[in-house]
Amino acid sequence: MTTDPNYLPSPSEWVRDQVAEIERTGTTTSVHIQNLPVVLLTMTGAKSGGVRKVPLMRVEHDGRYAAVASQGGAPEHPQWFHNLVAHPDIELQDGTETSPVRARELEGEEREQWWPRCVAAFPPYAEYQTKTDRLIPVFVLEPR
Ligand code: F42
Repeated sequence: MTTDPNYLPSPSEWVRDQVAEIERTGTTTSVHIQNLPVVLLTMTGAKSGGVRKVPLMRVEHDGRYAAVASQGGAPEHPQWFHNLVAHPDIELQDGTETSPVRARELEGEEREQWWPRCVAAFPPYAEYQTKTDRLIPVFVLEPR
């Protein structure tokens, strides 16, 4: 909740505004990127220990979700990548539903299975991968 005294809003204005809109309306369906749906992850900062809220594209398959650390194809991982590694137990909001999940970074064959699902949900991920030397990290978010 934004009322949480430990909440640290994103320094990025458009992201902060999207999080505020989700919280004002109570649902992630109130915001979109390129007309496609998003989910909201609430996590603990690796260094600050504060509450971080990160909207991501909605990638769902058989009740599990993926978190794609694309950062628009930037050369560095987004900072939330480090938060998920340090504190994998997070909250996932999809629509009005919030649930506790555990994030696990995918490797090898499992990542290969998920990547086409990610691109199907948000086609620009494929272009982002061509812009960066890093292999874009993909986490699966599983119920806990
Ligand atoms: N980003 C993606 O990577 N993938 C997506 O699918 C995606 C979709 C999306 C949809 C809607 C939307 O509004 C935003 C979307 N974004 C997507 C952007 C995403 O929400 C993040 O803003 C973006 O990935 C950048 O993440 P970031 O964690 O690098 O954010 C920066 C701007 C930021 O907030 N930095 C903070 C700061 O104060 O500078 C620090 C954040 C942080 O978590 N710090 C940690 C801490 O302890 O608090 C330390 C982390 C460490 O280094 O250990």
